[in-house]
Amino acid sequence: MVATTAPMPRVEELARSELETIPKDYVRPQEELKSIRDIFDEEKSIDEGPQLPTIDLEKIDSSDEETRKKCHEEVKKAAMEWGVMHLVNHGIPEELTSRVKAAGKEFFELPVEEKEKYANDQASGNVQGYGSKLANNASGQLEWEDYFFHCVLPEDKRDMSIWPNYPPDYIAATSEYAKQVRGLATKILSVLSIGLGLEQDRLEKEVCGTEDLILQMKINFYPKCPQPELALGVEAHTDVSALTFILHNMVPGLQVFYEGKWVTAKCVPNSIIMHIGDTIEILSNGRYKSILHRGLVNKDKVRISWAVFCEPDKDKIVLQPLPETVSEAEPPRFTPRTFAQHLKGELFRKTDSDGDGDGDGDGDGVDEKNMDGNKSSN
Ligand SMILES: O=C(O)CCC(=O)C(=O)O
Ligand SMILES: [Fe+2]
Repeated sequence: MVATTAPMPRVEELARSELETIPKDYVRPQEELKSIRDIFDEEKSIDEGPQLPTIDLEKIDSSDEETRKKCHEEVKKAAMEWGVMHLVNHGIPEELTSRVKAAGKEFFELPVEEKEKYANDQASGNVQGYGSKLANNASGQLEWEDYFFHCVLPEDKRDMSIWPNYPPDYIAATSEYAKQVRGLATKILSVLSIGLGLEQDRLEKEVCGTEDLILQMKINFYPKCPQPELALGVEAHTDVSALTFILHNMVPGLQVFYEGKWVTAKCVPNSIIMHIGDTIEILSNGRYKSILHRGLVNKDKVRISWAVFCEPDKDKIVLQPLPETVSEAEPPRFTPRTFAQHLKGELFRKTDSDGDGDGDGDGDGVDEKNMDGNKSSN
């Protein structure tokens, strides 16, 4: 892939330049600053408030009906109440998740000049590769992160020319992990279908149509930040995907907007964080929630997360509440839109100023959704 000139220094370089104050483009608006506190202090007080549910998937396929149903109920409840959860005993071996994390970390340890060889070219619409946010959104706001973004499944939609050649295990580990996440997505979609009283393969069929689910990996690399109380690693957004699965390096940062407050996610060993995305929220007519979330940064530790967004094809699927979820008492809460239209963010916006953060689609938000799986205006 041809290297392009970076439009501005990578956040990693800013972090290394020993600035005492961050450039103003990274400073959040006054209103938002009120809710940004030290993430390690937040972590210490997690037990005092509501917490993201932790769901044990060990019994998800149990042959004992009662045991299986109990597990399914827990997934359903968490998806309806929170739209985000820690999954444990998810079936993906720790040996594999460790390889994925080691490979991503090693890639980001390369000098910036090496990573620039994989730079994306957002101006020409190519978002795959190494990148940082461009200040092309209405608020001109930047995020304190660099990322690596690429399609990992289905195989015929991958562009292997932008997959990192270094470290040597990157391709093998990431490909195998993608396959296993694909399998987990099928299981979760079937539990969510059953939870709506549908045939178990229904949601997957609705999301995929005649194609397959598209899986995109985004490695979020959040360098240490000299003024973490002024910045965000990733600004408040909902994921547009059907489901998102996230690994991280056990440094806290993720917050979700629950019942009017920002709630910090615990670091749960060997868990995968799963988000219900807008796609499932729309198909389920709002029964399953796509929660507003954001990423905080800190002064002391680099944070890395690996998000896999599972999405429908952009133009082939029309998203709208399934007829079975609509009744006189529960009219459709979303107008039909293709996934591509939804990405443009014209039809569905949420902010924490919605009050309850329930994302009623009233169009008063600030988020642009033009990068797969994430609202950001990259
Ligand atoms: O870093 C995280 O934990 C969250 C990242 C995120 O929300 C995203 O990439 O969509
Ligand atoms: Fe997200």
